[in-house]
Amino acid sequence: MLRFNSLVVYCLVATALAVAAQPPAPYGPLPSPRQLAWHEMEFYGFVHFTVNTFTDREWGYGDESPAIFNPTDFDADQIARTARDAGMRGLILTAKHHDGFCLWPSRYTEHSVKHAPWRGGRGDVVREMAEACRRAGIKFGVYLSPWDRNHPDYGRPAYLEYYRHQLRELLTNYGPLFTVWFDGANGGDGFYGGANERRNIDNRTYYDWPGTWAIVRELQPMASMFSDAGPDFRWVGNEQGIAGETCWATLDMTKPNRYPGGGSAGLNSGERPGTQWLPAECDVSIRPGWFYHAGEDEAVKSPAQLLDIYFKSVGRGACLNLNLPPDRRGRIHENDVRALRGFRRLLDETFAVNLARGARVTASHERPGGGFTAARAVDGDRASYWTTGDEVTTPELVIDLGRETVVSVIDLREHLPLGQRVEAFTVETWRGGGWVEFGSGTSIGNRRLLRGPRTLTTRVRLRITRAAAAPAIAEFGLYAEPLRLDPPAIVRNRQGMVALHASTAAADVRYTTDGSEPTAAAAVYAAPFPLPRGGVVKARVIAGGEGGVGEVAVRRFGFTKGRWKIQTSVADASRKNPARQMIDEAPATVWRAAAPGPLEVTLDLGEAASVGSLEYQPPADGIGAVDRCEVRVSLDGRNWSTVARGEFGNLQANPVAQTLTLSGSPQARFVRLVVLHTLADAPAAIAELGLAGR
Ligand code: FUL
Repeated sequence: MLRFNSLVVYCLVATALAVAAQPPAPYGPLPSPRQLAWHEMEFYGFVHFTVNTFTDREWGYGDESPAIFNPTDFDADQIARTARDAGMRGLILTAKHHDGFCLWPSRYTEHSVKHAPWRGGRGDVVREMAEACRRAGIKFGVYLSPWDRNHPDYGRPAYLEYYRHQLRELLTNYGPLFTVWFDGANGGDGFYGGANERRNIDNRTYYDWPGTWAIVRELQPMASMFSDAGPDFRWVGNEQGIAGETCWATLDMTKPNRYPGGGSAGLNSGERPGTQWLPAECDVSIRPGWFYHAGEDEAVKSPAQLLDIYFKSVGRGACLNLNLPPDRRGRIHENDVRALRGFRRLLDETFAVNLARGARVTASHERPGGGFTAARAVDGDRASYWTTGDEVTTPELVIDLGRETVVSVIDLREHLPLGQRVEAFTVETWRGGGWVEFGSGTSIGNRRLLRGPRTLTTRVRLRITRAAAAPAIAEFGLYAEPLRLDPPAIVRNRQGMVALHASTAAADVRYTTDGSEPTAAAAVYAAPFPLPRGGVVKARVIAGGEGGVGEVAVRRFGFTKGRWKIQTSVADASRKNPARQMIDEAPATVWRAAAPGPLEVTLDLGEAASVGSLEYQPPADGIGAVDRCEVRVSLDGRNWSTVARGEFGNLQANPVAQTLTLSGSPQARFVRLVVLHTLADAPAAIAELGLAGR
């Protein structure tokens, strides 16, 4: 009898425990194991490298000779190690960009490294990069551009067969791939085997995406696929690397634009509740362009800028894909390496100590039966989580730090296998005897970082204020960013005077105009200074004694525009927008032509100068961006010679400043930009024009 009773008790207790310790039911669309593996990558990189590196362009036309692909010192290990040392967990190589040139010796085309002088035509960039990534302990992936401006059959069914053959080569010959990246761009015109014509395709149907994706699933089941709309992860809708403040990991796939190349609507913030788990990837280049251009050596993003991007991408639940373009040697340029080292240092300093680890933690609710206690949110293990009973959707959790501690970064993660559950939350710190809001947010997902002021507190409270189901919080971390001396802002006004603005008046700003690093011996900034012929200004804050040395700010200026005159061959759209807005040092003010079609903009510099390049800044919305133009120069305003022709690629997605080199750096008093074509034939738009010496 006794034995029977204890058995009953045992069974009852065991059943009760088993029932109570059940995890909550999942909510909404859920990630696949493949997507969960991708989420764990968090930060990885792109390597944009091809003939464009040697032609100084962003989009090759497709007629480039393989003979120009000749890196002088290609070093895949240097590239892979640079990425790994920056904290990246993988690299994605442009095996083929829109120009169609293949970085591997494909059996299906002659337009490849086979016919390049590099490694005597026996080289294979894909293989070298794949092996270097493995040596560096990071993952490898490929970008295979669907748009191919070289292939004669592009636009016809035969091209799809070719494309899939290439895909199979990449999927079978280079080991495991963590991703296959399908770009959605198609600008229409191209070489196409000599046809030199415009070929527009229907992005939705032409590539038979389901059939193409099936090949990847068959040959590399764990590779996550990118396109504007999945199938595994989506574009974030811009090429600045910035996710929406609200960024759901889900998307409504019933919307009509949900196909590769279907446009950016809805992608930045995602959609709730959505029909599919389709998290965002933030892609951005460390330089303005995706390919290497020597003219952008001084425009590499600074460590502080990279950290800001990290907070706005990884810190909003997305993955960050940061592009590192190899230079003509085939190496990551020293300036980029330096910026990445600085960035890694900032990351390490920020996330070195999780103040929440080991702290006392209590919650308003815990799921009965154990296993999901508040302590699970601070155990540093993203597989375990704190959750509550099913009926509780607005619980609170308090971390008691035990003593006054500086906190400036909050780090949250949801337990993704249960879906995205939290819809709003607030974080507060205990100050002066009460709770004070530190910050708040909506979506959490894989990770949510809140960056706030350095706050001295003893306790931090997380309040879930809205959730679709009982929240499942995998991590709640607290960090303190060290005090830093921010780089000064370098600005030039319309009269051409350069000013340096530091965020602190308590330390000196030191600067140089000869390209050298500003040290404690460099000039102290006292007042705005002229820079009539332009040049590179480098500046940093240097505090005496223990105060430290700040990050260097760099800006390259062209000629001063103060005395220029400007004329256009057509009126402006609003009649209120004088042409001077093109030379007012304010890219936010945009001059727009009244009507579509070619036009001329003539600059009178007031005196002759040797002009090495023209810089064109498109409008931030890309509408009316000039994608084909010519530059003519004259000494007398009557006799003109054409000194440059340009085609600018990718302006819709990445409307950054474009530079045209003028052949022979001619002497000119008059410089004329001849606009030949604009994106979608819209009326031309010019945010800023600049000229520089050689
Ligand atoms: C874009 C392309 O057109 C750019 O050239 C670049 O490759 C970027 C990552 O994707 O859509």
